[in-house]
Amino acid sequence: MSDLRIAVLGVGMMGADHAARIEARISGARVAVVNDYVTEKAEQIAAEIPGCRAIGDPLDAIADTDVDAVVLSTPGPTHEIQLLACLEHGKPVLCEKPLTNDVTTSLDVVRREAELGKRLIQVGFMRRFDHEYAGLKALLDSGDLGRPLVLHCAHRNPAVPPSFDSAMIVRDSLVHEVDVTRFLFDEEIISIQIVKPSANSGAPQGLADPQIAILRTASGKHVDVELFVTTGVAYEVRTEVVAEKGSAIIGLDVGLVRRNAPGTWGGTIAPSFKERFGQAYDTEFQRWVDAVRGGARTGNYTDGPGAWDGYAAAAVCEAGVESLTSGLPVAVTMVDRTSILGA
Ligand code: ISE
Repeated sequence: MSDLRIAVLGVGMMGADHAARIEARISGARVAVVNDYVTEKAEQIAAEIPGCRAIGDPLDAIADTDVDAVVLSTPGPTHEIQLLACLEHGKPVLCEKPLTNDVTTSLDVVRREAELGKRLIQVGFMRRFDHEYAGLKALLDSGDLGRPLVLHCAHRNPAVPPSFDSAMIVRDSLVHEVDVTRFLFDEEIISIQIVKPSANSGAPQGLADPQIAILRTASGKHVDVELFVTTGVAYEVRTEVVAEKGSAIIGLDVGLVRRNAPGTWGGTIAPSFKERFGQAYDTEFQRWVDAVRGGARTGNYTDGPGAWDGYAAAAVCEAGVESLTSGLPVAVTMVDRTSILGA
């Protein structure tokens, strides 16, 4: 079977990283087309990859007959139209979160994919592919810890771009814990409250940072998340499950621990999500490529979170943004899954 020809749309930091990953570490695939609203950037990356072309219009790139599958690393507001184009052309797509920027359009995408009767959309919630998260999930599923009751999370970034506002802490950062909660517990989130402690004096004026998110799942499990995106330290993501027969924690960054003169000890913390989740992205991409190559047999061109997961995350984040303003718990509104996807 010949290599899957992928179009990478959006070659900013994440998309450029994905193009390099496909070329260097993913088997059975190559980057055939790149696109970016900054034309020169796309042309520069295309020039570095043998057999790759830059195409100026993202919809032309999706429709191109030399493209078998699409990676969307474009800004969220452009996802709806690009995802619908992928569905129209029957092209499998790995879409970086968010699925779309709001619940209504996310639901529309879920419906359109369901009408096709094929699973073409995978959403890039990469933490599900991280060895530590996968291990935690396996432990919970084994039943060894008993029934999980509580999830404590910390999600810290050293810094965020100047354009980052308080709602983005919910939609861009917390969205990962929203998906982690649904992944680990296999149930929906029914309410969310965002609490705003005193803001970090080092944060940009007006940014509500840190934030504490409190989630409740359908069966009554409690989840709390400390979000702090201007720590000035490093990239820290910790997740602890407390269950009836014990607890388990991941994200302690205890790789190599050095002991040095003069009487110090310690290790290193990943500087950003690219390093912390590098293995997860590689695994995610390889499994997606393998699923797409085998998809014609099953009608499932995904191996991971799909459009429904993107919609569910959007619904929780929308309620979270409402709570950011009111400070009160907000119920999450979602349609019944089976009414769209069946039993
Ligand atoms: C960013 O978009 C990510 O996805 C990172 O994983 C997250 O830590 C960061 O806060 C987001 O801005």
